Parts: sequence; C-alpha cells; structure tokens
Amino acid sequence: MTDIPPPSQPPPSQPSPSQPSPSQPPPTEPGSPSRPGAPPRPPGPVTVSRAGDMAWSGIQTFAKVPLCLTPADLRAAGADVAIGGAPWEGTASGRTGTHLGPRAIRECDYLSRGSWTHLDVRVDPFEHLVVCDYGDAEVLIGNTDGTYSNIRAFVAEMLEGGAIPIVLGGDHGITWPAATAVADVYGHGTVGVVHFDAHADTAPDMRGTLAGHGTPMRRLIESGAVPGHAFVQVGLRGYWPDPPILAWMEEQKMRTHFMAEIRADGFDAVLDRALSEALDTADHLYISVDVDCADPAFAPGTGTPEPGGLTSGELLRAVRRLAAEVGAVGMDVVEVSPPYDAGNNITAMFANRCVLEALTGTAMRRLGITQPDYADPRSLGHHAVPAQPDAP
Ligand SMILES: [Mn+2]
Repeated sequence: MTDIPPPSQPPPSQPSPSQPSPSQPPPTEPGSPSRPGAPPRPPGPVTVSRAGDMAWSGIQTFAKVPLCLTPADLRAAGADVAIGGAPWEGTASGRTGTHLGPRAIRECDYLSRGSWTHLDVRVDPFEHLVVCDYGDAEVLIGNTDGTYSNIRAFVAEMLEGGAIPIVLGGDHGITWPAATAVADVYGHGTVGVVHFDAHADTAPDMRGTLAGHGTPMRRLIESGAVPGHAFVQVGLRGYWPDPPILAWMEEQKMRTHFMAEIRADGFDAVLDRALSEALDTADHLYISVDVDCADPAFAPGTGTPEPGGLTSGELLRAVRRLAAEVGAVGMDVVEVSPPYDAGNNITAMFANRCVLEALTGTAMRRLGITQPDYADPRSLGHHAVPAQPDAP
C-alpha cells in the first residue's frame, strides 16, 4: 500500500503480561550479520544470486530478492516489503513438519528472473516495490515462549526497517507474536485481521497451554492487540470449534463467514462482504492465510486438512483484492507442511503465490489501481478489447 507510515513508536521494551520480551535483544549494530564472527559490512541489501541462476540453483531467497539481516539493511535498501520465515512447528496439534514451510515456500518457485508481470492485472510488483528477504526468525526447540518472543522481535525489526512484514509459517501459533508485533507499532486495538482458515483458532487453550496453533486469535483478542469485532474470518467448516467457543466468538462480535454462507451466496458475494468489513472498525489491515482454508485437493501439505474448502484460485484473488483495495500493513501465510505435500510442492506453491498476490496487490494500490476486482482488459478475452481500426 502507499500509505504505510514508518513505525510510529518502537515496540514496547517491557514484557507484556501475555508475552515475555525477546530472550535476546535484536541486533543493533548497523549492518552486522547475526552470525558471530562474520566480517563487518556496511548496511544494505545483499544480493546472493548470480545473473545466471535458475530458480532451482544458487542461494534461495524468495523470488531471488536481495537478503537483509537487520533493520539498517532494510532502511538502506528502501525496502517496502520484507519477507521472513517463522519456521516453528512446536504448537501444532495435528501433522507436524511446518517448520520446513518457509524453506519450501522459497524453493518451490520455477521462475528465476525477468518479468513478474501478473497476467490478470498486467502489474509487475518488483517494478514498483523494493522487496527483500529477511531470512528466518530464530526458533528455540522446545521453548515456545522464547520462540514466540523471537518471532515478535523479528517482525518488529522488519517494521523498524520501514517494511511491510510478510511472515512465512510455521504453524498458525506464530500469528500471535507476529500480529502482536504489528499492533505494537500501529497501536493495540487499531489493527483488524482478515483471517482465511478452515478453523477459527479461537480455543481458550490447548490442553491447558495458552500458546498453540488453535489459540492465536483468542490470544490476540484477549490481549487487546486486535479487538474481536475487527476480526473477519472466511472459510470455516468441518467439526470444530464446539458450541461454547462459537458462543464466545459471537460475544466478541467476530465476523465469521462459514463455508455454508459461501455455498449459499457464492464466494464473490462473501468476499465483497469481507472487503467491506476489513476496516469498518479498524484502521490497519493484517492478513492471515492458513493454507488449509483451501480444500485439501489444492493444499494437501498442511497440518490439519479439512475437506470441502475453497479453491486456490479463489483465495489468490482474495488476497490480491485485499492488498489492492484495502491495503495491508502485515501478513502471514502459515501451516505449509512439506512432508505431507505429496512430493510435488503443490501447497508450497500455493503459499508462494499467496505472497506474490499480496505483493501484486500492494503494487496495484501504489499505482492507484484500487477499483473492485480489477483485471486488465487485455486479459479478459478479445471481446473486452476494442477492435483496432484497419490500417489505411
Ligand atoms: Mn486451520
């Protein structure tokens, strides 16, 4: 989006009641790589590709964009968007393997360079945005609180660098620290979330533990980071949550769009509702995409697949429309589990394209292309392009 301001305030330095501070402070030396012993370098983006690299060769950043390791790097790059991983699976209740998600999302691409013009809208996001890969947050095996704190600090760094953070999960538990970091900067209570998922993720706890991949939306609401009425959920189905949790969600005034509503009214009608609700009570939009919102036919490699969902095409267009028509200040794409991805990366590719749709929509917004469901006439069939007069 065009109107992202630099962070208005630094993240709080004191621990909140719900989340401790990072176990280690973020690196503060400008431009210094985080690995001890690395030689000093001036701050700025680091290109880690050779000109001849294919998508599957060389060092894999997202779409071969330059690497940044510190907020100073991002600022020196003039980064509009930073893409970083949260490779954490420690709070998953079903299939594991989501710690391998960020790497798979980066590696699955088949385009290495040249034009990235989106054929629906004829916009190349990399022509209009400076996009950097920010690497991955440090996970601490077996230490949920420490890892969540690191993720919160990691996302805070991307914001401190002036970039819109796009976080690659990881199980959905990472949305609690990631969205909290965004709210830390923009103001608790001012951020709304559009949440695509088969599941509500509003459990009060997971067998007594507050952190979990079924609890992040509950935590965000109860902490005050995101008000319940600022949540817009799309795609819920299946057999969870149970009636007491559904009642709690209604008490919080969450706007939840179930698959039943989508089936009755059509996805476009429900998406229009979600677009209109996204900022009707909030000032800033955070998008959270659980790939299991798509039907397992489109996203089999995930932690808790639920049959009967949306198509990948429907969700990709939804992400683009939100980024273009509403504008997002942060996003995550979560629950890609490569070991269950059937050997063909179908789910990782879907997540990769979710990120590209967000980038494309953000570039569209910067260009002023914000009309509803925009598509370039040249891509709508020959009937949509006025006939050219014959040459004399
Ligand atoms: Mn889910």
